[in-house]
Amino acid sequence: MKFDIIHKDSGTKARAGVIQTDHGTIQTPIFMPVGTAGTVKAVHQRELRDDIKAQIILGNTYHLYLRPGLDILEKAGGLHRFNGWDRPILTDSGGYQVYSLAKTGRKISEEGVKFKSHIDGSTHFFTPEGVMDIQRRIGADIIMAFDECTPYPCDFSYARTSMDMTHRWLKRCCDRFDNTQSIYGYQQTLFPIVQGSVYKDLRKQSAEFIASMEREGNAIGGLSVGEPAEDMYEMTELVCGILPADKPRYLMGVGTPENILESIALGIDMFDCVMPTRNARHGILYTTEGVINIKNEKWKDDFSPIDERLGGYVSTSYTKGYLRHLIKSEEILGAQIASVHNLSFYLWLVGQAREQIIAGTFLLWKAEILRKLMYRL
Ligand code: PRF
Repeated sequence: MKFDIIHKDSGTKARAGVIQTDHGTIQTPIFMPVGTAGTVKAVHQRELRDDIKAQIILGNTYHLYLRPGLDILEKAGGLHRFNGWDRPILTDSGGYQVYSLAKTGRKISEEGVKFKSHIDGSTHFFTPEGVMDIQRRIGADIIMAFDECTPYPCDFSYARTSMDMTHRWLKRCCDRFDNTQSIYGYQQTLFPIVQGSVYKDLRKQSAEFIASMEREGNAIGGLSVGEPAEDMYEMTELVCGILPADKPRYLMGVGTPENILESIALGIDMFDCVMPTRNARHGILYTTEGVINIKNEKWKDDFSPIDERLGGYVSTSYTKGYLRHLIKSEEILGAQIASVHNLSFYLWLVGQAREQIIAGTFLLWKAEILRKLMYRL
């Protein structure tokens, strides 16, 4: 993997860059649609590529390991071959899903995490080494270290103990990763994850430790878990000041359009979040004019396109009134249209951010678009 910064914003810490992987390039800042189980819910790969203009998608170790399982994925030739997405993929390590999904009967120890499948209740054990081996077999271009994402709120002593363990796990991840090889012939790279909850001294320690590992990119975890937005920005700013400036920074699980723009201004390059797809299925739409709840009565006879300014087939061809009908009727096509639309908006947003950074107008543009996004139409 290679990362080049092509422009730095003068008014903020924002940067525009290019990541090169063996499955193609990624222009940063970038939003990565979440494809938990090897599919971005309700969206075809062709729509991801041609309409949404996604450059990289996410997969989840936890889900893919449980179903379809690694034997199937390896037999297929890796996740890219299995799902027909030939561009970059990033897999999260399970160091989050294990906590959010497999709550009952979960046991964390120095060795790893014992958990029960949310699908059939069967017992499994994830270790840092095991999770590296699993992500080798899934075959994503960027793979994540195995961490513990602390909940919010979290007392200082738990946050410190957990962070120290995440650091020891990181060493084990690096050892295993560096002593194994890609199965499918293209390069993979490992991103470590900063933890430390909302405590400045822990975040500082963690960022310094993660920076000292000198990997090709770095991630910030443990945020956007219920803490006030100001805390998230404060931690992000502090950590960005410590992580190396010449490597991509990935803020995990973030967030709203506003969170994304503010974090770009703090020096973040990569984002992922279920928000655009999950909200789409519930009729919450992001548009260049503001946020819409398409289930509201007022849209029933509005035959204007979902969002003319966004361009793109789905956003300009289907009307608000029709989409309202589909979502109200729980028709599958409603989820499809709304998901493609919201992801198109998110990719448009980060694409615009990039253009504005390059043009030197990022700060002005950010204020203007954020004013629009405050509207609940
Ligand atoms: N760790 C991992 N994945 C994550 C997170 C984390 O802390 C978060 C936190 N917002 C989202 N996804 N491994």
